[in-house]
Amino acid sequence: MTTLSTTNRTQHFLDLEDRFGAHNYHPIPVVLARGQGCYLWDVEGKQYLDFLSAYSAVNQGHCHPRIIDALQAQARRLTLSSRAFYNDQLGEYEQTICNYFGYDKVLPMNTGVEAVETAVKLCRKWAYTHKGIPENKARIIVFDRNFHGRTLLAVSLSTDPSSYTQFGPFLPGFEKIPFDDDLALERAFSGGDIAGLLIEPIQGEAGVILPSDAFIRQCKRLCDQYGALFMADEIQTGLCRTGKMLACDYNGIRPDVLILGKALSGGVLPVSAVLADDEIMLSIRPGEHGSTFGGNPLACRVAIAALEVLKEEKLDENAFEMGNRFRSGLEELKRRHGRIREVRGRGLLNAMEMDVPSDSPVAWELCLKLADQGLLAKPTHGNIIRLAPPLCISNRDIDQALNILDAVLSQ
Ligand code: IF1
Repeated sequence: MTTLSTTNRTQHFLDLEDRFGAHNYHPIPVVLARGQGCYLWDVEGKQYLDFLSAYSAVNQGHCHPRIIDALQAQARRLTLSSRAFYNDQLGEYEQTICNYFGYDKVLPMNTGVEAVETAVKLCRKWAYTHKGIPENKARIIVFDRNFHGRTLLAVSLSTDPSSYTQFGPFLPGFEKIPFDDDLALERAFSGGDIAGLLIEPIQGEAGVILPSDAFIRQCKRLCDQYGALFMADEIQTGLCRTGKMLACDYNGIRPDVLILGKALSGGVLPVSAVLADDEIMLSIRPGEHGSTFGGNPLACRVAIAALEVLKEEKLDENAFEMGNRFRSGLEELKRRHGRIREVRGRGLLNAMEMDVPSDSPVAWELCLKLADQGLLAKPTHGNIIRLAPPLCISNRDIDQALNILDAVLSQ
């Protein structure tokens, strides 16, 4: 299964996970023990450049000192109060994140998929209380090849058989249409009872698929025309990943409902959020939604620090510049090696599609060789390799990554 030379020490950890953990993942056989900035070290002490960033959760870099300081200081004072009481951190966090993104209110949750779930509940509630859609009739538009997480809601939205097969019955009330298809979009809206539309401004798991600017704008325009909510899942694309604070900033769109997760904690804790204005957010009332850990004081301090780091270190600008440098390097590799079908992405959310069938093991084998040479990346959909380093990466490390890719593609 592996072409990496695994020593006894590494093998020990692979065996432990294999023996006692559910087999719901197929990891690259590297056992990580430490991280700093855009570097990771395994249990052998071997150093790697991280080109996954824990699926964009560590945009600020691993173990960012400011975020870890915030974590440690708050962990000694109070970690969890539950929402049965007020705590002295939540209000300041709510104010900070609302001002940061320009919304009236925030609803704090933990994992990304919980925030998606929250947005969908909010959208339905708003549709019944404000839009007058008859109860249980609300429909929400979603797109083919979407990825919004792993719960039964997210799986009900999915068009990927490996996500939904044998997990049914599924949740009704969703209209699945092709990404980037104006006609299908018009048709879905004109069917009536559309409460909202849920979109990834760039589809991550599908292989970093960018819709046309015109299509995203049309989504927003039709939402406005039909009085439906434009809900952006920016869990992976947001927080500077694509070279702007939000991927929607490229289209000049302010989502009605903004969904954030992952890097909202800099990869320290599960911290997610849904942002919206009063008319929408206040349609959920006390007792109608929540979570034991959502809005906990530890998460609040960590998220404030994580947001400050993004701005103070201008990680949007760095992602933009390093992304351009990286993609032009990849285009150069494509010209010289001929095994790359396409290079695409925005900022530091990039993908390299190999010129092989999607069921070919080539991308997986390439990732094993890259790991051997000190670069960590993971394939998606067989022939696509996602390349997404922490946003603090420098020129030197971008060039180093390109050298490693060059060497491995030459083999
Ligand atoms: C896994 C991919 C990334 C997401 C969007 C919601 C969620 C995600 C747009 C749910 C999560 C993850 C989960 C991770 C793999 C991963 C992923 F490969 F599937 F596509 F990031 F690239 N919306 N994405 O991308 O957030 O509940 O996980 O916090 O192992 O399943 P979550």
